[in-house]
Amino acid sequence: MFAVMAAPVNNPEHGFCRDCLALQHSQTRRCDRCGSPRLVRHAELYRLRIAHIDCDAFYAAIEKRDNPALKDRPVIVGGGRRGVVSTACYIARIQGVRSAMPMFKALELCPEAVVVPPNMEKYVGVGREVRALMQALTPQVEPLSIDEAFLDLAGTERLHGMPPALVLARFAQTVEKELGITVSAGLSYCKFLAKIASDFRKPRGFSVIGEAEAPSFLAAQPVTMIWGVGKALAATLERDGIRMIAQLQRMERGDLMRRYGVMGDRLYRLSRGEDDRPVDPDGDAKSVSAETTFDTDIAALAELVPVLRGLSEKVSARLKRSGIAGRTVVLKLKTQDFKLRTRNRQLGDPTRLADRIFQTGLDLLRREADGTKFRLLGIGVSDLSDDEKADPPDLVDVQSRKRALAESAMDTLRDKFGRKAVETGYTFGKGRAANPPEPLEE
Ligand code: TTP
Ligand code: MG
Ligand code: MG
Repeated sequence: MFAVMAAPVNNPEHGFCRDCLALQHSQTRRCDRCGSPRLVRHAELYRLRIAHIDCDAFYAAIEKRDNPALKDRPVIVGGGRRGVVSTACYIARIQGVRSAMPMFKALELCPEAVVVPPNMEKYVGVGREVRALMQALTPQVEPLSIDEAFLDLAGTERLHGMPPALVLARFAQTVEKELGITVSAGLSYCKFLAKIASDFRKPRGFSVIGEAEAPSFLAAQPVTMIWGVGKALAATLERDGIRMIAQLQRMERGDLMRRYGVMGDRLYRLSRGEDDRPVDPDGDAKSVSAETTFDTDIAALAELVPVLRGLSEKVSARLKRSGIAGRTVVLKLKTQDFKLRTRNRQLGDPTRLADRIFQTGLDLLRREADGTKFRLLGIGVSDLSDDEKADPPDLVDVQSRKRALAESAMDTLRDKFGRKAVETGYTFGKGRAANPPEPLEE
């Protein structure tokens, strides 16, 4: 058993070696045992348990693994219909190639690059393999995307015979050995900082951010590092003269909330390194939603509306089937440059009606449709409950009551004659061809 806390030789400041996992007995620059310079040291090393893991240049790494001739070449994965870079390997990144960049620009920067068309099926498969290795460490795995997840490694020390920091380092080795790609890991006391840490020394990185240094570390970072601060909010903050997290740290909670609403509270807490969101493995559905990625990006509200309508009906159908309702409507947009925007609105009572979901979503969408081009649109509800209290008949206005009644009538017809029998004015014959909506969470 690994008695980290007891023996003085296991001083976390001496750390361990990421190559041979040996604990270090001194502050030398190379591993006492194997001579590797890849040492991890940190005063809180054996206390931290929240990890974020993200694969390095994921699609490109898989292509290199499967074609050794590409190993030392600059590789860009992308092209196809959208003509943009999905990702580039780290050799191509030296020349400035980045995800979401138009392919012609990437090739101007790096003419010698090898362009590989994406093979999503393969990447999804490898993503699953990575996920399975994570789940072998702990059931507390919260996937964020195809190549990354949060892990809460609390309480796994007995199982693995070593503290989370070492479990994480060993995991990185296992992925390299078994899957032939590399990952970067971040270790901290909360999700916010674990995610920042994993991005810190890519590729093959391992970064630790402890509680003690969190405020001073954050002070020196730009506000854009805060989760939820996208281009729009960053511009607003900039107009208000706020660029660095240090400035947020000096502001009062009330002041921030007056200026920026709910987001103000988040700015207050995250700027101080306060984040108590638990790692949430996707067991039970916390929301029901549907989304779609467009073949070509769409900016016009008139083109987004029918898509929103169709997705709202899909969500509603699923709620009705499961006998549940949701009280918060969530609109999700992804801009052309892959920035995620989510907007929420809480309703007076839970709903399962397509029309209420749609109308609320439309209201939120109107504010966002400012000429920005979107590649993805999604709508859903959260705050789920059973549908007993959903959509009381005394809905505020007459119009919405009429629509609710009409919707019940349509549901009855659909039950009898199938979905296609009834189409609303919003979906009928309108809209742009889009990929079939993918359920976000079943
Ligand atoms: P990321 O984890 O953001 O990027 P990455 O793994 O390629 O590189 P790194 O993490 O080392 O910075 O995204 C994972 C995959 O998602 C990426 O390999 C390709 C895909 N992707 C796109 O298709 N378009 C994009 O704009 C982004 C950001 C990612
Ligand atoms: Mg990645
Ligand atoms: Mg990622």
